[in-house]
Amino acid sequence: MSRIVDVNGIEAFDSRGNPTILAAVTTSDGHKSSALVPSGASVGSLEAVEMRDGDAGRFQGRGVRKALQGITQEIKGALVGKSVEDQAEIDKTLCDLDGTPNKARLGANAILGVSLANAHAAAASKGLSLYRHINDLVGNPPMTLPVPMLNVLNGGAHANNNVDIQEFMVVPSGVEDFSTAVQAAAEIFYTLKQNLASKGISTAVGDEGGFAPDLSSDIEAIELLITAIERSGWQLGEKINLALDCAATEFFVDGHYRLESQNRTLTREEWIDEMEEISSQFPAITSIEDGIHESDYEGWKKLNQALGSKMQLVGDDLFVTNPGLLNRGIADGWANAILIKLNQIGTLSETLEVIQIAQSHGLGTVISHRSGDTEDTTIADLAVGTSAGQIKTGSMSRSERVAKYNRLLQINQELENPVYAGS
Ligand code: 2PG
Ligand code: MG
Repeated sequence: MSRIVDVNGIEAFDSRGNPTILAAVTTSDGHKSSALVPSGASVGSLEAVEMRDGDAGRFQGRGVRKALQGITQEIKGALVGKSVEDQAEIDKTLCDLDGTPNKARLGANAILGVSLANAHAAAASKGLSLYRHINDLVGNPPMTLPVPMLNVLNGGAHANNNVDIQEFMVVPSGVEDFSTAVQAAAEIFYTLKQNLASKGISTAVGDEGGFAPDLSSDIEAIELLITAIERSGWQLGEKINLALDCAATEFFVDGHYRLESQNRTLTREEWIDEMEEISSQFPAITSIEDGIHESDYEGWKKLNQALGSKMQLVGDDLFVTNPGLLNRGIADGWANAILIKLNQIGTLSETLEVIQIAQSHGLGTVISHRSGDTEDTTIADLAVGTSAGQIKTGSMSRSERVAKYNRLLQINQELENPVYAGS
C-alpha cells in the first residue's frame, strides 16, 4: 500500500493573476502529484473560507503564504504515513485538524489543494486515470461524458460591462456525442464573434472567456445568442439549448432586484414573473442558475413552484456545495439541481457526498469551475467519474477554460464506449 511521505505547496497564480495554492503530495512508491485551487468572484456567503494573507504589502493582500504555512507546518505532519488511497480518511483528518465548520483556521484553499493532490497521487499509485479512481471512490456507477454549458456571453461580476445577468450559456444537449458538443459550441462562438464585430460591438472577452460587450438589456444578450446559433447552422431547441446564471445575489440591492442595464428595480414577485416571461418567450432556455438571492429560501420555493416542472433551476450560492444546506433545500423544495464547486466545501470527499445526496434525490448535478481558475483539469475527471451529467467550465477561449474541454476529449477517446449524457 502506498503511503504519503511528503506534502508541500507553492504560491502559484490563477487566471486573474491572483496568488493561489498549488499543493503536492509525494507517495512512498515514488509519485509526486499536484493540484491547483480555483477562486470565485461572485462568492456565496456560506462558502468555506479562502485564506488570504491580507497583508497589503504583497499582492494587495491576496497572498496565500499563511495557507501554505499551514500545509507545511501542520497538514504535512498529520498526513505523513497515511494510506494515499484512503481519501475519506485523508479528508476527515484535514477537517478534524482544521477544527472549524467552514475551514477558517487552515483555509479551504490549503485543505482543498492537499485533498485533490492526494486524489491525483492515489490515482497515480493505482496506475489509473483520475476519473477511474474517482469512479472507484463512488462505487463505480456507469460513467458518462457531461453535457457542457458554455458561457459565451459574460456579464455581472465577471465582466466590466453593464449586463446584469452573469452568464449566458449555450448547451449542446441534443447532439450525439461530446466531441460534437464542443464542435457546435466553437462554431457558435466564432459566429457570435463575427456578428458582434459586424455590429461594431466589442469582442473583448470576460473572466470566463465569453464576450463581454455593453448591451441594452439581458434580452438583447439572449437574442444575440439565438442569432449566432441559427446562423451557425445548429438547431435551436433541438440540438442546442440555452442556460443562464443570474447570480442574483449580486444585483439584489436593498431588498429588490436591480437591473442596471434597463434602470429598473423589481420586487421578488415581479422578478419571478419576469423570469417566467423570459422563459416562455425563449423556450430554449432549459436551465436557470441562482435566479433568486442566496438566502431568500421562500423566493426559491416560489420560483421552483413556478418554473421547476419546466426547467432546471440550479442552486449555486444557495447550496454552496454544502450537504446540510442541500438536505434542507431538498426537504423544502428550493431547487431541482445543484452546482458543484470543490472549493465551496473544501475536500473531495465532502464534494462526492454532496453529489451522491443530490443524485439519490433526483436533483441535477452540474460540476463547475470558478471564474478565477487554472490549468488544473480535475473537474473534468470529477464530472465523468461521478457521472454528474453536466459541466460548466466557461467559453471556447482562454486556456484555463479550454483545458477542461480538452481533458474531456481525451477521456472521451480513452473510454471504450463513451456515453454522452445529453443524447
Ligand atoms: C458561478 C461561478 C462560476 P464565481 O457563479 O457559477 O461561473 O462564478 O466563480 O465567480 O463564483
Ligand atoms: Mg453561479
